[in-house]
Amino acid sequence: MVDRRLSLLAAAPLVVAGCGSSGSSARPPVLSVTLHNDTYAPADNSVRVGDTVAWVWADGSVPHNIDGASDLGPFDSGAPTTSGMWMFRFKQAGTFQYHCDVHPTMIGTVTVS
Ligand SMILES: [Cu+2]
Repeated sequence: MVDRRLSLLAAAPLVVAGCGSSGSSARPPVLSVTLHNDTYAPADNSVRVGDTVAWVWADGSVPHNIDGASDLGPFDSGAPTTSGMWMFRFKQAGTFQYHCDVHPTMIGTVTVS
């Protein structure tokens, strides 16, 4: 009984993060990118080191995801989905391209300086 309660508590922060409701350590996103009509809009963005970008799904029943460069660590929203929001904080400078696993021509970049 106690073990089950502890595991539920441990899982709660992950659920909150997935919904975009950040904890005290995360800053609000500086911009949002909309996933719509098989595109990221806007596709090319520039932010500062430490900034957070939010991606917002708005393409009805068409699934998308954000699959980015592995050198950033987990710059990957996970399996394609049809709704929700995902945020990523860029901690290093560079130009980072990402794509949708379902739509190979769906490409975006974030330039961090
Ligand atoms: Cu897609």
